[in-house]
Amino acid sequence: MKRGVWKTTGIIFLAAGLVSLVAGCSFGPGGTSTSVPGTSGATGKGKGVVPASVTHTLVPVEPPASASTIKDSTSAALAAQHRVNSGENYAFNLFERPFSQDMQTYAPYLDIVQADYSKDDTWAYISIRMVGQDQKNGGLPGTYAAELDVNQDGRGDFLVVVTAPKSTSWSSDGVKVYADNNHDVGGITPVQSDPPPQGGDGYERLLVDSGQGKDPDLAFARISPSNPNTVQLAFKWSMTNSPSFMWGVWAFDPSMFHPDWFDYNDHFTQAQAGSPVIELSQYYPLKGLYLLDNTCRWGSGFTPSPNVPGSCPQGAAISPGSSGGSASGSTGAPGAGPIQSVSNGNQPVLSVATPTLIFGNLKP
Ligand SMILES: [Ca+2]
Ligand SMILES: [Ca+2]
Ligand SMILES: [Ca+2]
Ligand SMILES: [Ca+2]
Repeated sequence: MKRGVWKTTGIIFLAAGLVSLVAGCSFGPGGTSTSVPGTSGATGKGKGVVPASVTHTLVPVEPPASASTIKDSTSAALAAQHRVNSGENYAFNLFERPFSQDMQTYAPYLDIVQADYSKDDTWAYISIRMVGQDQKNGGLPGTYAAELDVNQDGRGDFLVVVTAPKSTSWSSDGVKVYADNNHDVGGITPVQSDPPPQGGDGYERLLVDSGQGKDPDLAFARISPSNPNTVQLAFKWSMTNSPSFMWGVWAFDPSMFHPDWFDYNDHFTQAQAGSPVIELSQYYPLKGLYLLDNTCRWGSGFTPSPNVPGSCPQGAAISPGSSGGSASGSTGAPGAGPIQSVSNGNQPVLSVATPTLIFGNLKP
């Protein structure tokens, strides 16, 4: 990929106003897990939150108030023009593509608005708020994922995924957790695009699938009881062996979800993937990679070093407490305290803001 090209996308990404940070940090009251009577066997019969054959010993409770928020660009405003102007930076594995391949059909159920993180003694909770539901059939029929970088090297280590969650009660139906045990996600240079073909196998290890696995209680998902546009994932944070990890989120059409494609910008060249940015006429419209969205990553309740590849821009970091910035949305009690919030931008285009700073932050 030519240098000039990523620069252009980068500037659009940035100019998009990337860096509106609103700040703070808060933890709500820690939740306690609910015990469900029954055996802990993966295939035992009995009652649990999941119908059929899985019995759960532990199920998540209500997520504490959001401890950190990632805001994402949204594409609704320009959907009628079949283009985006922010949130997309192919060279750095950032996508804003909630569109069909020809950019003619916009999918609000795949357009991430905001993600929130919180934890209690057992569970980490990640809420993913979408612009809207499937316009034809309602609901959230996509595949929604949280990607975790445990050692903060820019390579994802775990992927917690649900496809087409339906219930507002916690369920392990359709929930999978993948791991990259041989550490090849990201190819040669994590986050940055490497020339395909990709040599690695991405997330090659499936730890649990709909409650079938070593720990049937490892991960759950639901539709938020208070917001039908929000998917909530819960997983035992002990699986990361550390309460401190980087997290970011994804939304895919199920046909675009391939754990072996990570990182996606190593699987395709930009020419093969296409672009939603109309100004990049050599790549526009979308080609091999469409109907998906993702965000930059942030720390699990801490401010990461700006040197961590894939971390959200921090150039305009706002000191904790200076905002009031509501993490209005998906999880938890509003106004419970200052909230740590970062954004990769949803501002008008071309209001060029400190591009060099951003690139500095995005470069490993
Ligand atoms: Ca988005
Ligand atoms: Ca790479
Ligand atoms: Ca791998
Ligand atoms: Ca995005």
